[in-house]
Amino acid sequence: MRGIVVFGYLAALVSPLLAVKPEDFKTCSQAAFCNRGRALSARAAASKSPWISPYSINPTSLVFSPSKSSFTAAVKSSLYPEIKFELQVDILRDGVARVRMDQVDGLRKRYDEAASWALLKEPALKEEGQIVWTDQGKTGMKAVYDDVELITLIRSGREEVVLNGRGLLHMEHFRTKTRANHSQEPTPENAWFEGEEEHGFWEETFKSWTDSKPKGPESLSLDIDFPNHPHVYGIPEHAAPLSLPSTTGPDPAYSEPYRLWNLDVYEYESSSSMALYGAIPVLHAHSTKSTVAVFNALASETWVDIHHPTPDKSTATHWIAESGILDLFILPGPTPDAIFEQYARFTGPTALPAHWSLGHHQCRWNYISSDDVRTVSRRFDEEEMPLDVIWLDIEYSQEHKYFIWGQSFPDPVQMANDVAAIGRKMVVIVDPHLKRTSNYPVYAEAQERGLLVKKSDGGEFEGWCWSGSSAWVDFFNPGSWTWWTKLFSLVDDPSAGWRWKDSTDTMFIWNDMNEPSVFNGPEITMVKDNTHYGGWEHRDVHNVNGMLYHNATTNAVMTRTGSPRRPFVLSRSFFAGSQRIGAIWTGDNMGTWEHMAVGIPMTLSVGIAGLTYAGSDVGGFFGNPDVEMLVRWYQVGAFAPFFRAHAHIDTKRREPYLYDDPHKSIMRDILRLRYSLLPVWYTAFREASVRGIPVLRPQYVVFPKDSRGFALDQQYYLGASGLLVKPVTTQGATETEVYLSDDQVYYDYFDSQIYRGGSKSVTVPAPLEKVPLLIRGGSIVPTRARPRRSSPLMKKDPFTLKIALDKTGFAARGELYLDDGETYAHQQGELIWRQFIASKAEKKKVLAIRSVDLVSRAGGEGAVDGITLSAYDRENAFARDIADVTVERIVVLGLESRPKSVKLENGKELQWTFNEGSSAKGKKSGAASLLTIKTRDVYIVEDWSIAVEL
Ligand code: NBV
Repeated sequence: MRGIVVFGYLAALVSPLLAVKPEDFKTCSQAAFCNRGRALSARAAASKSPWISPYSINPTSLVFSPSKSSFTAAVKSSLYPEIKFELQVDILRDGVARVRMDQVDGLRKRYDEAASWALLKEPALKEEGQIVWTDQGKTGMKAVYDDVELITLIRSGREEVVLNGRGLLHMEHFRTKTRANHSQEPTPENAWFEGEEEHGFWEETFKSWTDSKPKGPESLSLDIDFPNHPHVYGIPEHAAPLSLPSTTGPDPAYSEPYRLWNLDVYEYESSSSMALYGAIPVLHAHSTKSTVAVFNALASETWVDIHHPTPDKSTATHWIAESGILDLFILPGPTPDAIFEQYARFTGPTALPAHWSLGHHQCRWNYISSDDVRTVSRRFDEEEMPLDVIWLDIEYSQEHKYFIWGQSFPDPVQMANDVAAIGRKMVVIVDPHLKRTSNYPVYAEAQERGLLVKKSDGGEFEGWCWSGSSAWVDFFNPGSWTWWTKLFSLVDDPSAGWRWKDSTDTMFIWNDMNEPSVFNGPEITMVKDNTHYGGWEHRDVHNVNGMLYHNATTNAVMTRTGSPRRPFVLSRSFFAGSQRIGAIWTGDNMGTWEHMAVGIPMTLSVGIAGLTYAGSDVGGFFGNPDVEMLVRWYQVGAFAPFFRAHAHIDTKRREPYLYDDPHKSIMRDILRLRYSLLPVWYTAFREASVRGIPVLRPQYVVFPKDSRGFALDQQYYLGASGLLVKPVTTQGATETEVYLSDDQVYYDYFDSQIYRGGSKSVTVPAPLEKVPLLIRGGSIVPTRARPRRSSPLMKKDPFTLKIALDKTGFAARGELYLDDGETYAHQQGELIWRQFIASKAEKKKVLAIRSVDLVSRAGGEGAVDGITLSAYDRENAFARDIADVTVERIVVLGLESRPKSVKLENGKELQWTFNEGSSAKGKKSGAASLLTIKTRDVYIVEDWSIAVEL
């Protein structure tokens, strides 16, 4: 962990002028409630006698639901005996436990809607159950509730999740300002720390800002411990390793708790527990025996301390939030995949993205005119570099009045159509701050309809942003949603107000600054005592704010066309549930090696927290990367779900065509590699969109029982394809170590070199032109090798199947999912989902290679939610449309000997070549043998079989 701290220090040395100003952002001790929460845990830890939670349950108050899958109970605190709390525990589907606690008959209501924004719908109770329950009879999981002090989930006698085991539960009750609403005033004996009453209860200042706290204190603290799980992952967004290092205890890596409070932290540190742009309060705990997770549905500022009481065995966490009820979901697992599925069933899986959006995106702050855009598009063509999307940042707009084109963009529709002529799209930024001027129709309409965020006194909130004096739409107000949708409509209707007529349906949207970023606000965001729809303060809802903006824009984009098409909206801010909406990126990183490296765990971390469609700015937003760094960054980007190059307005232009060879050719090859693997990306996204399994799979997810992989976060697997990548993120590297968990053969993707695994690392050459990429034996990877200018032009291109035989030398499997890539026709069964199988045919020494229809195999389930076999027709319109698309080549790696013949099932001989090399079987390394079959009459939509006789 020390290395991480050193990294941050070095980064500061490299670019002394570019660094976050930590003093602009609060530490825990500068947030009164966090200070109180940490003081409570310090006092508990320092207590000579065992610390006893003052909260207890009244056993006679227990009321079970008739189904026995839920109970409520009265809770009180010995510190404030007449304050009443109620605890409710519900058992939901999959054995997920929901634990809620709220104050009863308080002076005010605590915010209780955070979960509802994240959840697909209000979850139903498990039809039958008991709080003490057994899962499958085998795993023997039960919740013990003998006291509210302790809710322990036990599996096979092993404690999995313990709530309030250290007695840190504390829900600050509402009180009046003049007189505390309890009989017992805190004294040094019963208060958790000295001067409790004075400590920022009613007002708090940070730098020049004062937060009036009309509701007084209402923070919530809870310890959630995992006595048998040494690793925890999640609670994005932080620039930190995937396996989260300690923030307390002996020798912590970070001295501050992980903070969840969506903020615009430009030039953020490359290793820190500081808050960033998004927040997903989901934490996974992992051990060789099980994975469990918690989703702590809080939308207010939250700090999480982590430590490992017994290193390599346990993890203790302490959550301190400013406001809101306790609304905690405990996901029982017991595997990483089970957690992903459970979480996706409650909050929804990833939306299946438009296929083109998985291509290469080129952005810059700013392409300065419509001719500049045309030139960029043309230059990519001239250099034969594939590109799907060109982006426009804020300078396209007139005085930062988004939607309104500036002078240098006199012909936006023509510009978009020119770009679209070769299948490319555009993405245009629409930020949430509205310039406060009556000649800006978007602002004028929002104001007239009463849709703007208000100050605590009810007046319109005014803040400073790119557009100068600005106002913000309150997206918590349902009235804003239809109005916002209408702004994007392409159909003119003057009676219905302003519309973005001079745009096109090939223009998609980018939502930046939606934390929200307010230049003159505390910590560059909105003041906490602003009010939103329903009377809630901004402090209660802040972390959901950005997601609602993203959601409104996405709904708008989806309905721009007559029949809905899959939207694409990139957001900087996010919350639990954002995966249903669209992609995010990791914000304003810097052009340093450390930032390049940390972008990988950041992307993995949001991915395991449900939001798999993510990536970092290729090249680094700030600074001018040298060409080596840029090349390596393209290699990282090509293996991120969202692949966009972007740069700050003050940087030099760095489009890949501007460089000389060999670097230009290397970047061209990387782009082409991304495009050749688009079938793999899309197939992985299908699985994410149905089951919630992330597209990028960290080592512990694929090998959950191999503890040597639990902290690895620079190598990962791409879906279920068997591709294992470890992008190089250090300067001057010529090789890298890749950890191979299983006793399996792995092949270098490019030169077929064989590596043999089994709890060991192997050294893989990594000269600049090469991203270390291996195929795990037993995999079949569908690729499309023809270079094209954009992904839509690949629609009819043939496939090449790469078959990596497993160590038996006779087995491999792979999948391919395809649909039209842009509409929702797949939900009506217009798709193909194939499985490729290589296996030993009954006849000895024959490798049979087959393609089968996976929808029928899976009984119709699993291709898309809701598709049943009866609703699926193999000859559906999409399949007919690509009926002539062939598998033109099959490459088999690791055959043990030269084949005698290669034939189609009708007996027709196929052409093939064979390069001698090592066999998958045995112990030899060196390049694998390579059989290349040139196929004829083999179609991607059909069942077929090829026999390779050895
Ligand atoms: O809109 C300008 C930039 C944008 O390019 C970047 O990607 C965002 O993260 N934006 C932030 C505002 C300015 C940051 C210095």
